[in-house]
Amino acid sequence: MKTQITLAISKGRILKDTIPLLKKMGMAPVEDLAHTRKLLIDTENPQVRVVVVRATDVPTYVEYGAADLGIAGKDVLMESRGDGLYELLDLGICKCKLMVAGRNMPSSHGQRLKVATKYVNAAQQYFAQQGKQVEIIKLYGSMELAPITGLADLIVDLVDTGNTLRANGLEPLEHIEDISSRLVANKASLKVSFDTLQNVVEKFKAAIAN
Ligand code: PRT
Ligand code: MG
Repeated sequence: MKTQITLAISKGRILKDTIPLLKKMGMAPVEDLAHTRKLLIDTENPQVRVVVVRATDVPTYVEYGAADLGIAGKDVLMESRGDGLYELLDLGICKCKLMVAGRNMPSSHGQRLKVATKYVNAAQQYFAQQGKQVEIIKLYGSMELAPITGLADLIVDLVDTGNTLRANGLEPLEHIEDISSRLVANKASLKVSFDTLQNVVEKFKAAIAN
């Protein structure tokens, strides 16, 4: 039975929205994350420490058991292999939508449409379900540029207010998935550290309920 567990959190906007939850739970990091250079940080709860990593690295830390728990966007989880991962809770933070966007819905005239995205798996699955043959072009950021520059006909990206699309002359066209941040656990940790994890999960449930 392990007594201390590690929680991996995506840096950036997910971290920002997670801190208030951790405070409510008596699990606030003991150092100011905005200013410290440390990446492995104790919390007010001696049973829990936190690692702050890139969004796309959270599933990896949890899959390999380097972290027992993780907080990551559903978008990131859909792109990860998901082996050894168990989704415990929808935290209801950092909500947005995964959408198809473009200048307008192009008529394909039998040609394969080009779709630029960093969400290759989700996009492939979505267009396959629609029975549409598309060519997926992997990008790592600034997807909005692709239709403007002629790199692609469409993009698949996260949309919140839609301001970023509008600012680039694009519009949301089709809804793929509602996105929010999820609490995930390493499957082996769930057995080895059941009591400690259970305790932390209950605290998360209470924190998101009020
Ligand atoms: O920077 P790094 O590469 O390490 O990671 P990141 O940029 O993916 O991290 P960050 O901090 O941006 O957080 C990403 C996570 O936040 C995602 O995995 C989602 O789960 C969640 N999230 C929620 C969002 C948004 N809302 C969101 N609106 N992530 C990104 N956006 C971007 C979107 O890509 C687009 O560029 O915001 C823009 C659209 O916003 P609107 O309001 O203009 O529509
Ligand atoms: Mg970013």
